[in-house]
Amino acid sequence: MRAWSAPEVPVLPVTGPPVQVHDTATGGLVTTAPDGPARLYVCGITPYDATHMGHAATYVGFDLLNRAWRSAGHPVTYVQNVTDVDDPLLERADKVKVDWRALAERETELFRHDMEALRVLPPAHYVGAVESIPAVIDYIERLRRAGTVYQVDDDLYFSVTSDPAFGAVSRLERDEMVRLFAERGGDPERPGKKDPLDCVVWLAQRPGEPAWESPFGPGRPGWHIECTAIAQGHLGEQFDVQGGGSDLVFPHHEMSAGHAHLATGAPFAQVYAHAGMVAYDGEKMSKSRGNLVFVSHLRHSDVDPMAIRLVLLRHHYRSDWEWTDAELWDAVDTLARWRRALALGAGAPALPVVEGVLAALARDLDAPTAVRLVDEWVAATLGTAGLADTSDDSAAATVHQLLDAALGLSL
Ligand code: 5CA
Ligand code: ZN
Repeated sequence: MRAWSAPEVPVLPVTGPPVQVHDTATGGLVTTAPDGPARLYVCGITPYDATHMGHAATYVGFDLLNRAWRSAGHPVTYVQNVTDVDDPLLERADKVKVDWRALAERETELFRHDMEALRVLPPAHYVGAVESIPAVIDYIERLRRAGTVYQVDDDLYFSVTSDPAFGAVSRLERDEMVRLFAERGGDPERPGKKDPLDCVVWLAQRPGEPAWESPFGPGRPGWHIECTAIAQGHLGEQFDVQGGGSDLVFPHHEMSAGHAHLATGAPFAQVYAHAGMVAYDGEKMSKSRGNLVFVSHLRHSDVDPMAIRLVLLRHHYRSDWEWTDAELWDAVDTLARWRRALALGAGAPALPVVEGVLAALARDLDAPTAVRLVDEWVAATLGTAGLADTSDDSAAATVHQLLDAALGLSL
């Protein structure tokens, strides 16, 4: 499907260092070493409601990775999916009496506008689950040939015990896996399964639900295999980073890695990177709980999207944090100060701040440190003492480019 439009990315006078990212599977930082274009897959939305700050934080977080790679001189191939058919979407469509396709289209379109406003670089391939059904069917055939799929009634399940590496992404205790599996769409108690953690790869048609023909009867894809098939279909069997929020570590990313090991015999992503959870009113912001702050509501209330982006940047992408309006108004004031400094033209030397910001971002996307360095440059530029000696005539132009290219802030 169509992605959203791409903002210009200025070319900086300095090349950034190699990019390090935290890997959930090893618990440490990994220096990414893309061979050719860097390949990034980030799990996309299930489009049954508007983009909230949790989604925005996750996509802005991975946008920093995309930008850090570009600053380091790597082109990036970015793929993102849209789960445009799945239980929560069908349930919501039923509840609000809207056709599920119309609901998915409407919310995906809103998401595109939100991403444009936040200056998130679009994926090269923005891919829906529905349009990927032939690829999913081929993938299930591969898993069947590998002997890792079995039937319960008319549904097909992936057998987790066929993968000796199962558990290597999340490194969780089995009890915790079972608990999370039940909480996040799994069915550990279904009779007839070989292992409670086995996940559906093909769900046979249910009354009143959409279905597509397949060699295994009419039905629709399971959630995890959707991402496995889309990622490998557009990035190749192996790629650099698999990303998403930390709520996807288990079962979603564990299952995708499991499918891929058994279909290809090779590792899936080099790094599994996860963004922290954004809370509101004391709990994880989630569509099912309804404690949401929508990007589009703020946009329609004339809030500067760059202030929203700055709030997100002030929290490290891996930390869990809580959205507050106070931080938004503080970001509005900060941007006003930054704009005043940029309007001066000359300012404190720009090169150290360019190097510092690129280094911070290359060290596990440390945007809070990058923002502090910009704050310091602004304070030095707005302060008068001692500037005359060291003033850099083109400082504002350079910092302007830096904010745009590395942090996605167009001021
Ligand atoms: N379609 C699936 C992924 S294939 C899905 O999880 N969709 S979603 O709409 O529920 O979430 C979209 C992305 O936002 C996912 O990467 C998810 O991990 C992330 N996300 C959801 N809620 C939050 C939150 N409160 N804070 C941070 N990220 C979140
Ligand atoms: Zn996914």
